[in-house]
Amino acid sequence: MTTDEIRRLAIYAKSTDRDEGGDDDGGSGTVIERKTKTQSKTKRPPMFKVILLNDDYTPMEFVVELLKSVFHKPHAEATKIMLWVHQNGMGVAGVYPFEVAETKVHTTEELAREAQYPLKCVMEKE
Ligand code: TYC
Repeated sequence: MTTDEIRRLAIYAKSTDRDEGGDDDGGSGTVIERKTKTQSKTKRPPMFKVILLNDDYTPMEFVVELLKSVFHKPHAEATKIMLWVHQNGMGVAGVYPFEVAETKVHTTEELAREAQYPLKCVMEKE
């Protein structure tokens, strides 16, 4: 084998080699940035609004107490939310991850049902 043949073989071998430098530079020495963003490990869970619906029968005071006990709202904020729902037909009681929102909807409707009020609420993805 001639020196020239050996040189050509070496060039061929390098061109077909995988880049093992661990830097994704194709062996060229030039670092190319990845186009796709790597997924953040601290992805936040999707959030869900719990929306209270107005009706003509549930007492205002019952709704305020419910906003305080189930949604942990201070009295003044609970009163504001209740009045908003009363005047606008619906309103956000709180925003939570799926299972927390689901439990709040269930608890709210169960407490209302036990007290024989027709209060309803729904969940909506933010
Ligand atoms: N509209 C009710 C009333 O006049 C009060 C009410 C407020 C009911 C909010 C439901 O989600 C509600 N007694």
